[in-house]
Amino acid sequence: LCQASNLYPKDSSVRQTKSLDGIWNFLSQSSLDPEEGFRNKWFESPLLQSSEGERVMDMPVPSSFNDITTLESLRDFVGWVWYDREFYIPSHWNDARVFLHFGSAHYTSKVWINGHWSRNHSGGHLPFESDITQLLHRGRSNRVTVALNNTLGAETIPQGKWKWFHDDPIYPAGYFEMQYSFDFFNYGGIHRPVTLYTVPKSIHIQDIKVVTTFVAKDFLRANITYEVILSSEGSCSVDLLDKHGNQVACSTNCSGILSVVQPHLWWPYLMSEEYGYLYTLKVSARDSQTRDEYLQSTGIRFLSWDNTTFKINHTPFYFRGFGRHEDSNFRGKGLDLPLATKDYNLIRWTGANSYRTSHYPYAEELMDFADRNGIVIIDECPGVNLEGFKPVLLENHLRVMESLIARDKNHPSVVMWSLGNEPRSNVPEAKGYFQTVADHVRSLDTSRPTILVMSYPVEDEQGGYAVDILGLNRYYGWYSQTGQLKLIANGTMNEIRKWNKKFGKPLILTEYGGDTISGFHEVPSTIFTEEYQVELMKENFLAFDRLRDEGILIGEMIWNYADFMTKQDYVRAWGNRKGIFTRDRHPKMSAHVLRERYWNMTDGL
Ligand code: BDP
Repeated sequence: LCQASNLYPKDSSVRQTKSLDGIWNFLSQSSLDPEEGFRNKWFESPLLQSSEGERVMDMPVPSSFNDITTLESLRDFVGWVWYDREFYIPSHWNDARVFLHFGSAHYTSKVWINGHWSRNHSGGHLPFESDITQLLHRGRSNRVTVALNNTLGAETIPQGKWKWFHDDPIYPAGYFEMQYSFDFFNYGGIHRPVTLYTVPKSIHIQDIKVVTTFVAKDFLRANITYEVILSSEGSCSVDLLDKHGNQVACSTNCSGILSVVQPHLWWPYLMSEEYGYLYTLKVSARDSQTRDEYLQSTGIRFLSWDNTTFKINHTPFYFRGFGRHEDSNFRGKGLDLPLATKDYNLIRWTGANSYRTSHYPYAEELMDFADRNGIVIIDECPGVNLEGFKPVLLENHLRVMESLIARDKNHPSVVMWSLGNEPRSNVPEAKGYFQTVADHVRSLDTSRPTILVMSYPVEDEQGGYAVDILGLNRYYGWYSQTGQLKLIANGTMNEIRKWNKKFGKPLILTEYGGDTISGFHEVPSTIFTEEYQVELMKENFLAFDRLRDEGILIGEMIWNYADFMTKQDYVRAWGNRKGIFTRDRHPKMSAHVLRERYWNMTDGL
């Protein structure tokens, strides 16, 4: 049961897809008896027919399960939940190999088809799939069952801590509690689409890698290096097609270099009128029996960096953007295409050119949006607030970077790999740990730089040595010097100059901001009012402009694009309110102020 590919499931003239999204049956397991479903083999018959059948409820996929019902117990649920649904295989799929693909499910999954185990997966934000051809019924209904557990531990990425309570005067016997140090809510569920897709039985395309390896300084010529990986011996043909479907280069080798004359480069949003230009690499593979075909979209753009600058197509790039979350009402972290589309329209409205996938990889559908819209992505792994730096954690970190790069390597929008956010990296072990992660990333992809987003005082920070670009989160006027607007600019300038002196690398201020409740107003401003958020931003801007002139700041990203749900905490009033949009995407005063600044940076396009 091999991994078919790292390629997003897509139709082509050979391949077909079938969505399994919709309403699934759902059951949460009692935390008092976590083994019950496994012991009673709930995967062997439909959940509705299990002894727990009357507790089975409707659950939409994709979605988090937490906010769908009215049950506190389910909102705060930690442990095993079970999903199942029935499906049919079209009769014309009889000769095909069939794969079952999950965009993501948070966090640990076990999958069965018709009662037969198909695969396990650990990790909440990246895809997994299995070849289910042998397990399928033809001409009658099939059942897919998923057991899913959102518990985080010392070795998962991200980490959590949990405890069973027995003999405690306050907690009922068997009470299970999980804690985590990051603030965003640990939503659980099948968060991204579930898709069946076919490939030919005798040969299929397992992977395609496309890298722009050369762009002439005068932009008149470019090379892309590609590699096609096949499931078995066969031949390839590749055609590079422009936006109108015209062939601009071709080859009959499974790997090589395609040279493009007068290429349409992939430019970031508002850096050229042709921002977000995409070509299609049409890949065919065949053996004596059959043919496979996959259409890989690709952008031609070249990255370079040194100790002071980061360049896209030989042009210095300044990041103006946000930190974000996958988060919205009801669906939690479930992919929602109307919301995703609205978000891209709002991002473009602000004039932003970039964002960071804080603090985990986002849905591939969002990466495609970024490619098409010219939005530049700092692609972050789920390593948020990592601590301990034990060998097992390191192993898992290396594996998650591999899966992230395997998934996102072909996105022109992705320009940087983020090794994590705010690790507890003020300890000596952190230095070697992040060196190992960064070296591993470089061994997999030399075309993009690495970044680590840090938070310790510069004197204590050990993480900055390993990476090419520094990310720094600073909350002057909020977590430090609270309410003291006049200290923000100096604080920020002083600090970033120190970082530059210690590490001598380009720096992006990856977070700054303050909580702001939409509709709170006050003159003179106080924290939590819309006025305060705007004034805090303007003080930061004074510092950013100076630091940019000094050549040591290559980007600014406000925290956060939108308000988002957190775990319950007395420093959070119904979630984190640092958004410039509310959770339902209404602009605060700050959105207009940011928009004015970002549009003023766009050189008049
Ligand atoms: C930063 C974290 C971010 C939090 C933010 C905050 O990186 O995830 O949401 O603080 O407290 O330290 O708003």
